[in-house]
Amino acid sequence: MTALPADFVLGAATAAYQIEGAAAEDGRTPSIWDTFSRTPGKVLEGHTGDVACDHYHRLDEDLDMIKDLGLQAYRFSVSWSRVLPNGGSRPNPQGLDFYNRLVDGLLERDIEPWLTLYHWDLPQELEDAGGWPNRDVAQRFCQYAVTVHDALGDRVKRWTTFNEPWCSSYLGYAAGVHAPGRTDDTSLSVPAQHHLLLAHGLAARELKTRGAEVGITLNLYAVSPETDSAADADAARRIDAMCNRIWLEPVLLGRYPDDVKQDLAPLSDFSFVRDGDLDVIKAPLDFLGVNYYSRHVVSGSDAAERESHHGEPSAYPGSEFVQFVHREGVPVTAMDWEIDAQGLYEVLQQVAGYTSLPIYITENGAAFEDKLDADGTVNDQERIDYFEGHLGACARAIEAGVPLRGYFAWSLMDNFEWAWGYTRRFGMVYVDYEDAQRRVPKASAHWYSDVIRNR
Ligand code: GBH
Repeated sequence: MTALPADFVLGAATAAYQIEGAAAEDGRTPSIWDTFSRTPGKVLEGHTGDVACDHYHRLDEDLDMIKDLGLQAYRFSVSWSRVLPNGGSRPNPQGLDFYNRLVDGLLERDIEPWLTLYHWDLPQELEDAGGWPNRDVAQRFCQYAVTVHDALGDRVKRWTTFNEPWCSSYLGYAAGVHAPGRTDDTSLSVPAQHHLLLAHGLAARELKTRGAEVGITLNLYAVSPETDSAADADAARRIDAMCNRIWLEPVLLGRYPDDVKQDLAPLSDFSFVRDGDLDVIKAPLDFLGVNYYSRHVVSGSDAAERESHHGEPSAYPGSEFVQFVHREGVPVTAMDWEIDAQGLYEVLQQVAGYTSLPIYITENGAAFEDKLDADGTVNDQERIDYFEGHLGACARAIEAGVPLRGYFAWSLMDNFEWAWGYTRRFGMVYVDYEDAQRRVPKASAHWYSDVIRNR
């Protein structure tokens, strides 16, 4: 593998609902993910984040583990409903105290905290008030951001407003596979997206005024057509539009792409966009976060086939007919996602075409069928290969001039994998849920420690 620059940041990431547990403790109230996971049929095997990795009660042990792994930086998210119970405006001292201890614990160990304000867990009350399709929620997010910054801004330099707003809007309000799981009116996913971006812009401005370094994390995909047919090219254009350009262009250029507006026209006339919104959304940033997992290979359909899919719940409203195909012989992860490190290189090139901002990979990783062996080790060679391939793509992108400055592995430890519950393991550290939440660093954790030490 080509060497990584000496100042390249290497860390790992987690998210509040996926690891904390303590769902009803110290004043925390339910978020949309508590409600969703407690709704039968929504999460595999009925799993919830009630206990998760019990990180809330194992903070010191986990901080020591992060230190032992040698991570330079740790990316975590804050639970809005822990800090502002019921989505209200009165800060909960016990909730803030947890994040104070987390941040202090990281700094004492010389690990840089990277804070994400929103990793999908909207307070349930704000969903009851209409959720992201309701414009007022953007303002509430901005107040929440300021509350967290008042408490932690003296010690946390790196702030990310949102993690993957695509999931919050299109998986939450169109496909319905993520909280709040609404499929009753898929047209709501489009204003949801806009208000998420508006919230980002409003908060980014407030945070920057207070001296924070601010970014947003987008989940981007490499997209390619299955064949060179016109229908497949159109499918690839549409999916690239929804996954990548509909986020990159408003955030970095202050506009929605015309072709996306056309694709979404049967659903939405974008009349929720008010004068000045796009200037707010194009807030000056300090970095862009990219989560990369895989490539989408897509194919189109003929007109009749298209009509028959129209209106089905889908994460791509207006493009329901697009088929996602697997290329033969390409290895997949336990999520059935194709492993494609070259796609990361392409995504980085695409982003660098829009901006010269520093880029960080804020998530990259894979689930495999990890087994705790009798000798107490987990030999996840596939995950090592995955990381090695993708870090190699990072090194090549840097050589080609992409301003990539760091990489966070997803994830520090196995955790609640959303709609898949605990059935999918993404961690570098194995969590033995059956045996008192024991943490066992996998072979990939040892490998990653070596990479950090030796580049
Ligand atoms: C990231 O999402 C998340 O930020 C992180 O929290 C998560 O644990 C990690 O990836 C691994 O998934 O199968 O129809 O239920 C990446 C984007 C979101 C893409 C969920 C796949 C699956 C929807 N992913 N989506 S479904």
